[in-house]
Amino acid sequence: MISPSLSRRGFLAAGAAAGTLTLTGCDEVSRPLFSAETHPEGYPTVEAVKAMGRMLEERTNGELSIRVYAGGQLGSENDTLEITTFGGIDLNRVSLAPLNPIAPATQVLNLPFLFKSIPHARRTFDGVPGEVILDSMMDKGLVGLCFYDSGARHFYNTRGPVYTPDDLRGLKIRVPTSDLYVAMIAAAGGNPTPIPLGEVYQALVQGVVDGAENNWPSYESTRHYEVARYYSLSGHVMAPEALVMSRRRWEKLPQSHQDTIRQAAKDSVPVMRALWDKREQEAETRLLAAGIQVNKVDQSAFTAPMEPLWDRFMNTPFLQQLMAQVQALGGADA
Ligand code: GTR
Repeated sequence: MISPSLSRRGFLAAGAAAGTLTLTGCDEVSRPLFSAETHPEGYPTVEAVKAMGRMLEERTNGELSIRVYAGGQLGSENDTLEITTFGGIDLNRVSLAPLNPIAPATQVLNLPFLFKSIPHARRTFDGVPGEVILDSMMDKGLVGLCFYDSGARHFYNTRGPVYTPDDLRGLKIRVPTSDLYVAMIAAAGGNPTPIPLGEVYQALVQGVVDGAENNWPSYESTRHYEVARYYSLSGHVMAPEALVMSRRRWEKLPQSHQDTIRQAAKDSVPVMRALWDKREQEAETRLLAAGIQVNKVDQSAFTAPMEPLWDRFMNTPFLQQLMAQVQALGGADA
């Protein structure tokens, strides 16, 4: 049953996936796993899922494989996630924001200024909190397979450098569809405007929004830097990307295939990490050469208004405990 909230594009995508099935006549065990992806070919997440696909083919003598639909071909992350939960798409690589309303435990990793460093974030994704959060998706129709790196998100806009919340006042800032992001940008001084990623470039050109926030590679791959030339290093979020699978397709596979998929997803994490580190560096170099204006924000001016969101969103003992576990992994990384 397709939800009425699904956009026409998402609906067509689901139809297309189903159509492919009919055309190929493949069954639910052996046809390729269709994987949705918002980023273009060559982006580290795309290449990591393809690497996972090659591992699956090798390890199952071709019984399992992956076909990645990159560049948002199947629709926005919100739409494709919904389709994934009812089985119309098998795999989906998304950021955590669209998972926030589906699996509330994912919100922990999206909390502003939660991580002290990238090693702290990586210990969390690879450790017990990461596992608990991935497992929490099961009763929402999704099998959480692994987390991929996504660096740190920074503000960018068309108007000028941002140092303190006063500089964001009056600016319309695009956010992913998540209540936590909306609250975060409001607390940081801006006017949050939820828009799917694929529509943001046009919104920036037309002045529908004045800015957005994202990591270096996304700021580059979306070409938002062509319009929004001021990149202000806030590092307010260090949440990962997630690779999830439709539970409906999962349950049609034998246990041995399920185990192979879990292992291949895990094995694709270091592949992605190496690609990510390289891409982050290259994106920064290219963007600086392209003449964007970069500045450091006054971080304490943002942590103070944003930190009350921790208590507001960690509103159950389970979430509070999870948050405490993540903080405990901060260790020596000051
Ligand atoms: C990127 C992420 C995408 C997408 C995007 C966004 O960092 O890789 O999956 O979620 O952010 O802001 O919509």
